[in-house]
Amino acid sequence: MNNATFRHFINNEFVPSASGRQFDKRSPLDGSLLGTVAEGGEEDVRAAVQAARAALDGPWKGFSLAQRTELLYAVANEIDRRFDEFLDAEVADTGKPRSVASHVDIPRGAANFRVFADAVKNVPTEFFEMTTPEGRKAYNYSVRVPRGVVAVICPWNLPLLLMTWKVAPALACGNTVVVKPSEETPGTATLLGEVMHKVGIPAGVYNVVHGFGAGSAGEYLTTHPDVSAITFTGETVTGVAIMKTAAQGIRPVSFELGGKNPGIVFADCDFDAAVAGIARAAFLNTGQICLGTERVYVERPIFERFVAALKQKAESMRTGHPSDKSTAMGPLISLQHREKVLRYYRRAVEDGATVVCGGGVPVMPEGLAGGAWIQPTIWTGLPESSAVVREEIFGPCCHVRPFDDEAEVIRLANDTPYGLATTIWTRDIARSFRMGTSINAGIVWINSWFLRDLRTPFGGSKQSGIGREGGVHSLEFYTELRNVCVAT
Ligand code: NAD
Ligand code: 6OD
Repeated sequence: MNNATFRHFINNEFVPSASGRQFDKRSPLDGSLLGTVAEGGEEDVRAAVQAARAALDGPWKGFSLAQRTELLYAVANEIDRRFDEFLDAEVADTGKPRSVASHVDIPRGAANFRVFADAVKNVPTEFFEMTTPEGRKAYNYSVRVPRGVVAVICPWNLPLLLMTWKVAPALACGNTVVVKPSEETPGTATLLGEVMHKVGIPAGVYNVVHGFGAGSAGEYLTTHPDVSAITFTGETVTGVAIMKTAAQGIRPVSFELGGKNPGIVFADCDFDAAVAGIARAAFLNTGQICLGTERVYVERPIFERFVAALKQKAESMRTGHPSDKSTAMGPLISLQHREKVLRYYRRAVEDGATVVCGGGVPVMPEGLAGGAWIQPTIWTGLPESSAVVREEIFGPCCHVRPFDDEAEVIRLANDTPYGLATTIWTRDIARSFRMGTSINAGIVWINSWFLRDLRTPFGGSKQSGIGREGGVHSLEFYTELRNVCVAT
């Protein structure tokens, strides 16, 4: 992947920016140059949307549902066949351990295409018979039609997984897409262009424009009048900006946004499973998972023991090169993001935290010293009002606090502007059911975390998002219902 050039993918061709502008992509491992990326401007976005619109009204329209789903299966098979190339690209862009990308990111890229190919085949149709005032029969039936050109705007933490989670249902439903990958992770979206071309997806159905957000490709895409719908995954504050632009033209949005997710551990839990589950939720992907846990509440009788065990887990996680089999944690995505996370590490100390472990930057071997490395960190003793407990950090860290009863922990867990996910650990079945409906979040995991059945609704409450995607729920966003009334 060294010195690769990432170009836009428009109309099944790799093209440079019309302006000739490009930017550098650097490795999070050591800051070395990975390649240059075409920087999309207004003209590139216009070309991509035009290609998508032409495909929508042209060749793609002629594909039957069966033909579309067959193609989606072919995309999945091709991702499987080129698994190692996708793995290399994802690992190069993000620095994440190969063991993580090969179990989480790349298999989900393929699975997303299969799941949505299946989901669209099983959509029931409404049918109502009525009588006209003159006594004739009339029949109403509803059809689902594609929205049109869908803008897909993606973050950098799980690039292929999150992009295909949107592209697959969009194409399954007969839309065309223009993808704006994160400026930090151009690799797998570009590679997917080759796959689309190879399996015979018509030109213009899948397009990629690289670039930045405000004042760049992202903004030009969300403001383009020929974009019919916008699906976005990223920070809540970016969601606010996009929602304003989507308002012009009354375009529907699907938003998967930030979180400050609570983890709740009751004294009756399977202790070892809970420690392992919370460690995974706090530190997997170097804490850069929107569903991750940065607030942990532990029932008082096991609090001290739990904190000690979690500390042991954090300290046993090796930070290192992605190819090293013993590596459990990679770097953060960039030095800029590390600076943001370190600001919270310093703030925790200012706000009176006890630093149980970590709190800074690890000493790395010489070749890796320039990377965005960071220590997994655990705090106790912070007030709930601290920014460290209230704001999304998106790093490998958590604050752990004791609680005394169910009512108290429900209040603490829900005291947040976010509502994405929760992980709860208990052996009490009745309590699991009670907690499942008491926590105000889109996803509640009991004795598990990030356990995904792709047919289930996924999304956030409050400021964590708008809408639900997954299985047939995705069809609500990627299609529009049209009622046809036939009078006899
Ligand atoms: P981000 O919001 O900074 O960027 C996401 C994408 O939006 C990028 O492609 C970026 O270039 C683009 N963008 C930025 N400003 C834009 C604008 N004004 N108009 C159009 N596009 C714009 O997010 P990030 O830093 O890439 O990702 C981390 C964030 O994503 C975290 O907050 C995390 O919680 C969230 N996230 C949420 C979910 C979820 O499912 N809820 C999943 C993954 C990540
Ligand atoms: O598993 C998924 O489908 C999904 N959207 C995960 C989001 C993870 C956030 O970082």
